[in-house]
Amino acid sequence: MSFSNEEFVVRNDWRRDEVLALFSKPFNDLLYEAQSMHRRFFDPNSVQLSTLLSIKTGACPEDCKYCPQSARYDTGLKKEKLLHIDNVMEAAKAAKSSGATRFCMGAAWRSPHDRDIPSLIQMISEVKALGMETCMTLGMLSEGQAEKLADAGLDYYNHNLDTSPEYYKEIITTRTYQDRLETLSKVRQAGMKVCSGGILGMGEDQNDRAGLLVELANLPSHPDSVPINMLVKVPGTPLSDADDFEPFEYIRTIAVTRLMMPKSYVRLSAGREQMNEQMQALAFLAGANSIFYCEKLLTTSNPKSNEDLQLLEKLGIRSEAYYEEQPDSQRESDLYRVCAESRDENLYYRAG
Ligand code: SAM
Ligand code: DTB
Ligand code: SF4
Repeated sequence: MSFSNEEFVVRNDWRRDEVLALFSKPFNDLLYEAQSMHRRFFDPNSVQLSTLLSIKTGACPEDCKYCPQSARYDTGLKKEKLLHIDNVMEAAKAAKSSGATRFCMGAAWRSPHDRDIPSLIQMISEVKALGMETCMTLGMLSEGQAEKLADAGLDYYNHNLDTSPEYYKEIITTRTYQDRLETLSKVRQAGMKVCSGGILGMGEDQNDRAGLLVELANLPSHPDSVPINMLVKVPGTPLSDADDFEPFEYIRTIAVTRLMMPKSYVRLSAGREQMNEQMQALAFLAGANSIFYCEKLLTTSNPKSNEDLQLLEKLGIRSEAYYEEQPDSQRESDLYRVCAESRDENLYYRAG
């Protein structure tokens, strides 16, 4: 039976065995189904570009085994207090002129202090005034804090479930899975869009990856954005020696995410620098339609903007919001103008 897009009802009742069955499909069948689903709800040739900035770096009290910013591991990271608004705006303007449409600000906190909220509100309103979407990831939120951020106009809040409920305790002991679910619920209640995903390659098995996706897809509403990170192995962290993650399993996970959460943005996230162009192209074919763009993630590096723009150009993929903003007659020429400008070294956002 076929349904029109209006009639299509997303599912929030996924079982793990069904998800494992998706993972087990022949690769070509899985990619065909994921790409077909992707085309029902999205332009397959467009991608959303988000740029990250670490607004408060290192010295985090949590023990997330993957994270270079935990105070418990010696990663040689230089810690920094909450950035001044001028530094944030300089980075946001550079991201915008490179072609990013969303600016994501991350802080190495367990949760924000109430005393920091006025500075965060100023960052949200000034970045929005540039005409960019805003996203923050600040750790756990209280109800009052979620409301204040939402009232300031914060569009997205990122808070990842990271892995399955049962594998989670191997990775983090200082806060629970339930804590994370409660923060996601507060974010949704406050009216912000939810960005939540996980990390692959932390020693979990396929059953854990299926478990993560079941948790995300069975939330009362699907996250609007689902970042699928591949572990960046940072020396000094307990996961620095993790085995390399199998590239086809990464692509399969993207495809299964697309099938389970057909209307959500699926982001090809951290770890992209370790992926070749062909692997990234397969991830787009599997239904990824968002990337972190510009040369730094929070503390680690990301592919160079000109390389990303060249790859998108080779694949005929456009930046989504920019494309939609333009009148028909200008679309083609303006896209190439943005690419050309961004290839100018002076316009790159170079953090750190
Ligand atoms: N402290 C806040 C929190 O944990 O919610 C916000 C910042 S935290 C760095 C944001 C996310 O980055 C984590 O939830 C994790 O999924 C991801 N992340 C951190 N280190 C990573 C790494 N080495 N490789 C891949 N993803 C990583
Ligand atoms: C997400 O899922 N990945 C981003 C963003 N949300 C905040 C962070 C990736 C961090 C990679 C390690 C680093 O650069 O510190
Ligand atoms: Fe802290 Fe977030 Fe890193 Fe965990 S992931 S150690 S909470 S900065």
